[in-house]
Amino acid sequence: MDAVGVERNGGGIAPLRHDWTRIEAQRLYARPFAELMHQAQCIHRLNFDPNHVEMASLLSIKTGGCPEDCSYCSQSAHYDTGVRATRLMHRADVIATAQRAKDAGATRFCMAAAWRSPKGRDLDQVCDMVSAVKGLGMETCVTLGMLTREQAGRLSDAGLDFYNHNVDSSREFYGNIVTTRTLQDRIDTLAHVRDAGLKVCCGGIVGMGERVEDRLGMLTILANLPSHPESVPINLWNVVKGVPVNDTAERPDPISLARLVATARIMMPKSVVRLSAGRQYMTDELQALCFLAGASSIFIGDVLLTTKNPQRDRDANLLDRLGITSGLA
Ligand code: SAM
Ligand code: DTB
Ligand code: SF4
Repeated sequence: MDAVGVERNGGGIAPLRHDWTRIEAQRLYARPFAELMHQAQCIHRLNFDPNHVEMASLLSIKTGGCPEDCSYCSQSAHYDTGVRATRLMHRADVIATAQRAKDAGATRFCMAAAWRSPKGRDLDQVCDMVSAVKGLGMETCVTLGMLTREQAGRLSDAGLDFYNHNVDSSREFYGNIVTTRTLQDRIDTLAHVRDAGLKVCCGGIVGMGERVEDRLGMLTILANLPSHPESVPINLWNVVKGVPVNDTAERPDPISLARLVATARIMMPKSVVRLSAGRQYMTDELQALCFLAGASSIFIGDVLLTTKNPQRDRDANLLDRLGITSGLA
């Protein structure tokens, strides 16, 4: 059972589960659509305001030149993607960007670096950035690659709220997309993050040519972590030219995406499911369906790290038509 204890569902009190099987996830996912959506909505409403969506903002504080070989990523040095490698941004520029994001309505600021893992001096600088962004009154999240226990502790001491580190896919599919770090490496980092008292943001990507079973395998890994991640980003692969994953990979059909979000909602009732990368390809109707299925967080801003995100006006218009409160300015 999670530290948060129990969750109420329609039938009373049920413990948060960490013993999901893939078959159970498949059964849920395959329920008649109306039943699946109803179940997800009931659980969502017990745990969240159904008319609110959280706004997060993303900044690439160190772009490109990454030694890892993640085959979906524009920032890997293994592939020729046209992304220019940069140095770590200056603190003042990061703070100014965070302030603009706050003014635009973001409540969480996520800083990402294209590293295998942070080096000592780099981590000092990121800790400084975290403290400064916290000082603006925003929630902070960083994603810097693999961490030791000691590094997680330093980030926690700097006042960090969330650490993002994704499992990316199922156990079976994982080896097709990354060879330079194992899934177990990632799970070890998540344990260090948790032990340091940080909140965990952990999800993955769909649309890289994996099967539905892989997507459900990914949810099963997440739901069976010792504690459910507080945030679960579901990324739809944003096409990048020059990487091994290519755009002949079939994009999940819209109904299957809504099913996946609903299944995540049911398996991890208290986790905030974020519709992350790939919203640029989604119609307004599909995003609305995903919000009904239990997604309640998005990234705002015209770019994510190196790829596109919907324009602010489009997001504002959609949320307005849905009567969703967000603070989007
Ligand atoms: N380098 C750090 C790491 O991998 O741990 C942090 C940054 S990395 C860009 C964060 C996550 O973004 C990846 O784990 C992956 O799930 C997601 N991601 C990367 N490229 C993507 C793409 N083209 N489309 C969708 N999601 C992507
Ligand atoms: C996550 O799961 N999605 C965000 C955040 N964590 C760091 C990153 C999405 C990256 C999309 C590809 C890009 O813009 O380069
Ligand atoms: Fe590097 Fe992260 Fe991209 Fe992998 S996903 S290549 S670790 S930036």
